[in-house]
Amino acid sequence: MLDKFHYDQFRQQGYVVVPNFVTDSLVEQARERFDPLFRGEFETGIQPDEWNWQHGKSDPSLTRQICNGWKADRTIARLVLSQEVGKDCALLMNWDGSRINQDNVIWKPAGAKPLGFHQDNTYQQWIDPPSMVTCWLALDDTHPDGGTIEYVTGSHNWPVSSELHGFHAPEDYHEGLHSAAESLGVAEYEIVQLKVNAGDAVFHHGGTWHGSGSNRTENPRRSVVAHCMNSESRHHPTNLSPIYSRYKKQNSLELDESFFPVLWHKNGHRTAFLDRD
Ligand SMILES: O=C(O)CCC(=O)C(=O)O
Repeated sequence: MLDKFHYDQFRQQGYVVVPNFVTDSLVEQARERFDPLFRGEFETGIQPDEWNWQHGKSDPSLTRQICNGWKADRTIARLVLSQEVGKDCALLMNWDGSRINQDNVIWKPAGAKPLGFHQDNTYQQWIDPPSMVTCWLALDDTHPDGGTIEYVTGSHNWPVSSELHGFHAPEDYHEGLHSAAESLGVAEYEIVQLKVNAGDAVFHHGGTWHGSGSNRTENPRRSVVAHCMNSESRHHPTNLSPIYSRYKKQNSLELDESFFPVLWHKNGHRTAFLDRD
């Protein structure tokens, strides 16, 4: 359960670590799902929305990513669609409720390359308001030389950049950050490389600059990420996402709960199918 310390840290830093958020047994179960998922063995029979690395086809030096693994795998769904994730996301943002925007399953094996620095809200122009909050769940202990997640403290107060820089394996993974800081005239900023344990959660604001470097250790760095939005969010009428606007109904801006379920609402609502066996 979050307390004043967590709210204060989130407000000041743009991120906050919540230790022991996931049980050891669920961490272990989730780790076991990575291999089948990236081999294209989907437990539910449904493909994820994005599948950026495929076993036997993709460059082994890249960090592997799947988006909306919850549609393909029940263990990933258990992690990212939990009531606790939704409630904490909503409370940290002072929203009445939250719903899933998308999840990420991220596998950075030994030697794998970086993910470029960005603000999540840059990618959210297809929803209104274009804003989200993230619960990043560590499935391995992380280290500064192991490609851990890095944050720029306080950068959630910077304006949201509209520039898109490379996300997968950019030459310089800090490039987007440096370019944004320069154009804003921010000369000094602190990049924090988080050291957390498997089972810990890190919540970050959609405006917080973050990314991760190469994994220079012998061990994998795996994480599962729940990106949540305000439960009252709508599709944007004209800005389209080639992937996620496919779920927009004709003549309506409503976000369909079948694809963007409500995880928690202060009025007690939670999308019904989430708790069916
Ligand atoms: O896990 C990482 O290295 C990056 C994750 C990320 O970009 C995110 O959670 O928004």
